[in-house]
Amino acid sequence: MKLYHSAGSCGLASQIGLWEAEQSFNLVAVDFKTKTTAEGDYRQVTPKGLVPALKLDDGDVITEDAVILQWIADHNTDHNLLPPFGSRQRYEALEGLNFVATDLHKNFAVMFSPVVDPETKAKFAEKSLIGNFEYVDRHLSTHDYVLGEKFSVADAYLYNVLCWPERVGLGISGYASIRDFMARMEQRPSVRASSKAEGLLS
Ligand SMILES: N[C@@H](CCC(=O)N[C@@H](CS)C(=O)NCC(=O)O)C(=O)O
Repeated sequence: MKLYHSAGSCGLASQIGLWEAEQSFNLVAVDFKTKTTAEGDYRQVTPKGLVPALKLDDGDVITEDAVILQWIADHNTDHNLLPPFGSRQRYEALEGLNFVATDLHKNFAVMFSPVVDPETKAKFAEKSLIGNFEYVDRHLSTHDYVLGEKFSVADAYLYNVLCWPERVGLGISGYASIRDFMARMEQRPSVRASSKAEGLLS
């Protein structure tokens, strides 16, 4: 199995998921500018040209962070990375994954964009991301993880995007529950191993 990624990007969540599932995999780095890897043209792996992509041993390729995480959880059910199909908690986890994908992740994309000017980014952050952080901080003040007491792959994705605020000039150290969540996650061997592999931790 191969995980196509780029250090510090949204592939970190999938990598954490693979470590949590104790799956063996190889990391393949993608150059965003040239859309190439050491293997060649990345668009041959996924025409979208975006990371992450998970290539299975049979050559099938799965894309979209929130979907890769569900695939990992559903193919490693002994690791309890998502609640069972059809349970109310399953939909809470899917709400969490979807919220991170469509509200947090894509709002950050605006902040990273080279075509948006700094003033617009500041206004956008105020109107969108700050409210997202407040909501997440409030949720985490009564929940250790997205689902409450138990880790799920939604936490891997949430952790991944909450590594980004400082990179776009937003301080989140004032959000005590987010801070505690990040510290809690950084105790997990999966997060430590993934961050180390991406050069984010020594
Ligand atoms: N909808 C995709 C979005 C993936 C995405 O935006 N990936 C970014 C990195 S976080 C990327 O590959 N950017 C490279 C580029 O824009 O050239 C997902 O959720 O996985």
